[in-house]
Amino acid sequence: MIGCFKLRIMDIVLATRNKKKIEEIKRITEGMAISIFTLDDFPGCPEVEEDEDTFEANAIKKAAAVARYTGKPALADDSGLEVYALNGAPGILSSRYAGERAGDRENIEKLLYETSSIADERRGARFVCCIALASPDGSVKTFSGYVEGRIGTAPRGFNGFGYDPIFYSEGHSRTFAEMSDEEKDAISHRGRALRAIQQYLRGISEGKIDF
Ligand code: ITT
Repeated sequence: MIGCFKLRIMDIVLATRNKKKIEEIKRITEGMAISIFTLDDFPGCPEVEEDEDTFEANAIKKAAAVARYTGKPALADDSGLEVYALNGAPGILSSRYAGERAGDRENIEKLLYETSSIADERRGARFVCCIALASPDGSVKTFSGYVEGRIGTAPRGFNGFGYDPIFYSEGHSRTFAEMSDEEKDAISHRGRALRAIQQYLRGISEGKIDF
């Protein structure tokens, strides 16, 4: 049939152990021509140490290791919050800001403490998300997304995860944790990085780009 083509569905393993990230990635990629696997489908997959200096290098390291182990293309997300008045902290240490075993609540408490003397006009921050897509043969592509905003002085809202209860994106008076999933996805760093990847994946699934 003229003008009609069949989309090739591509298998992708999500190289993350963060259940909330998995939820968001599945939600945002719904409708794309991909079939998602998680590390639960590959229980023997070794832990990857995140010891690189940048979001991009950590994302590449995670995606490449999982693609190599599983023999399937792998997608890793390395993300975090950068507070300008703290020279970019917590940054790549976002998930363990208050210590290796710290949870979201402890990380938020530490950040609120560290920013307690910072005036409103200096509470600027951004979320960063770097996504790496690696193939089992070793090739890797990266895609980034950012959302600018500011840090609040007390947690508000119960949706999302991580620092969502204290992050106000620019022009909004509700935190990410007070927004619906759809509202957050439309403006979030992760939503932006995944929409950047969408075009690329479409090219692969239509056979126009080799991966
Ligand atoms: P994986 O490495 O297994 O993917 P992780 O939670 O360790 O899981 P990261 O090293 O990328 O992932 O750390 C991301 C941290 O940044 C996350 O734990 C949150 O504290 C924060 N973060 C990232 N995206 C966020 C979002 O959309 N909302 C709130 N906090 C976020």
